[in-house]
Amino acid sequence: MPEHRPIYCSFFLFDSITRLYDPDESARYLDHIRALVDLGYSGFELHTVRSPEFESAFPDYSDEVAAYARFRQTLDDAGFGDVALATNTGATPDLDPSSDDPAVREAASTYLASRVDVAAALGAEIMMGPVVIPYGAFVHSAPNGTPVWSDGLQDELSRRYHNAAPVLEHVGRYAETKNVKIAIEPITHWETPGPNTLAQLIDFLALVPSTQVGVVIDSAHEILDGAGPDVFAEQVEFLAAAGRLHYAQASPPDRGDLTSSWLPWEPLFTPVLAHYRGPVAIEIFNAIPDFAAGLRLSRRKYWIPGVDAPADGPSAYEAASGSLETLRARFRSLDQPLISQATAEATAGATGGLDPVASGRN
Ligand code: XLS
Ligand code: ZN
Repeated sequence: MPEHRPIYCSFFLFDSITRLYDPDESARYLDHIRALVDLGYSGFELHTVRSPEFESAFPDYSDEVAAYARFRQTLDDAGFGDVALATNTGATPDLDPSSDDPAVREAASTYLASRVDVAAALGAEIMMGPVVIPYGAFVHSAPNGTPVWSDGLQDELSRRYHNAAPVLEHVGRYAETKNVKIAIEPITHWETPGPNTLAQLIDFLALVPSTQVGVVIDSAHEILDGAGPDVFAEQVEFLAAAGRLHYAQASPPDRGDLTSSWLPWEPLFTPVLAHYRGPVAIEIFNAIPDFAAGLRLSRRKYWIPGVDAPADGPSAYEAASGSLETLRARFRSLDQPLISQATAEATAGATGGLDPVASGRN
């Protein structure tokens, strides 16, 4: 039933990173979680990259993993033991699995394994994001720094995907032992050099045998860079059959709320809902300073209760509430045909099979 599909909220509505080194911020995260659970959210996505503050607060990965475990414990103690968490993380230029330098690949492998540990410490079963090519690391040719695009870029990326594949395979095998799935996100060419499309990611995954490594489909990037409805439906079916459709995000191209936006729900989510039963996250990028310039956010900030003075426009909680209502309503109408089909199949099963093909009596 559609109402039972867990819907998560990305913490990008509040912050660009998870500031566990700051007790006041951590306490505020709990307030946000309390408010959004009341609205009907059943989980949250936390960003788990390391900022410079992390380097001094938690110099070793193990310190950081312990801090995330304490945060999970705080949630459990506050009565949110049932609240699910997922993590959003990424490679960086120094920790780049696609690097030509074996030492950088090795460091990336250790880093990504530590992100798996972070996810496990949070009780998260999904670790998603741009973990193959560092987010926003556009390619420039040496020695004069001319930007590399189109065929030159794809040739460069092809070599780098081959560099990255054994790293992702290794981290995927490790993630299996921690019950964490790795969901790689195709991200629009406006934000990052690649993979931008499901087709590119499917080609990369052919180099990675572990199906623990798969895909997150974010509607925003699919609208901007995807191959269109017919190919998309086939790609979703292919990925699901391969056991690699690990996660989905609902986000409009302007990365704002779902209520006042264009989002072609039917062609995007009909195939996803048909083949994927897991949680869907609503990803809203609030116009906080860390995002405003990078994502060229001209819209006003959703003011954050407990942080900002109330303003005229919607608060972050109102944006979250309206988006959840919109998504539920859209999913209900898209799920209708699926439910009728499921009911018909159940009825057929109960009466000994009304469909001659399905019952083998043809
Ligand atoms: C965007 C992504 C996210 C960040 C990069 O849609 O979900 O991974 O933009 O960390
Ligand atoms: Zn996303």
